Amino acid sequence: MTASVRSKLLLPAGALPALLASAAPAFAGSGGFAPVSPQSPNAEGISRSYWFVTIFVVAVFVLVESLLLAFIVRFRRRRRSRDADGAQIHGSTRLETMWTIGPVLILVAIAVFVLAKLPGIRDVPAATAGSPNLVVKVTGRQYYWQYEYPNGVIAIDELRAPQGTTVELEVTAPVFDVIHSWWIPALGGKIDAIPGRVNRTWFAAERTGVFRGQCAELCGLNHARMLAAVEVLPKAEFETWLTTRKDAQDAGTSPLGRELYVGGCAKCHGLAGEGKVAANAPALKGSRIVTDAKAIDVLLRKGQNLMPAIGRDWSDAQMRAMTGYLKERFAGGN
Ligand SMILES: [Cu+2]
Repeated sequence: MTASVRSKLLLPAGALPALLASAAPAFAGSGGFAPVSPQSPNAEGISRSYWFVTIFVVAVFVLVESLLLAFIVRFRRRRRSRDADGAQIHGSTRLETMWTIGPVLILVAIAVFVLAKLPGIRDVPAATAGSPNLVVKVTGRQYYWQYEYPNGVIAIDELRAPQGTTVELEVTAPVFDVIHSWWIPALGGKIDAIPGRVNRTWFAAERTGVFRGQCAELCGLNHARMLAAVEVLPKAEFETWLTTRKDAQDAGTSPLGRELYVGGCAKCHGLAGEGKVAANAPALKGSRIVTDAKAIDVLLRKGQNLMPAIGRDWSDAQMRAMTGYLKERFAGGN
């Protein structure tokens, strides 16, 4: 072996331990190769399909790479001269049949498995008299998620849902907005929020807790800040929350104003209204406009320069919540 060949072999040999060392963390849970642990039947179907396909992926990889290494060693040049041909072999019917039928069987197995799982992933389970589905309208907007419950309650970015109930999501975006994508990995696959069109997806959370996700379609400057979360509560607790929130919303005391601020305004103007978080947005702290509900209404509905018309289609309740919050929070520069 010449010195140059030896030094060329040294690099892959050195890289191997590093590769092996990184394999374990790469496989470990969230952020690795594995999907997050599923918490809803549809996410379970996706996860199982993933692992089923992975079995074949790993088997084929190991087979091909071991044969490659074996052939490199077994058929190396040895003392043959550089221009001497290797043995000319062709026409092994048995081998050719095997490598044709093998992949066909693998693809058929994957197709059958995935097609069998698909209805359980995609189709919203039918509601029964005893347990009706909860239908929530999910609207993707630059750069927040808006949820509307059947009783009119509006919430931003964080969706609350009852444990064990099928939650049917009608996912959309306003016609003047752009495409977003709803995705909470533990609760199912992603689904596009397309302007003017309603896509349906669902989940039925198996346990309580907070499950996080993020807009999965590049939607503009603040796409990375377009986070989403689903907080799953015990059923009774959820029902209480929904009615209490409805009463608060009607009375103008719900946290909707704060949620709109955090989800809508803060992503440019800052959580403390300090400004310049994105798009060179001005500070709101101490700004004169925060006390002028009428001017805010016009600004939010029409936009100005880089400021988008974030409240173009907001209901009066939303606008009141927003103007009220801005005034309370930022008037007087405190
Ligand atoms: Cu988005």
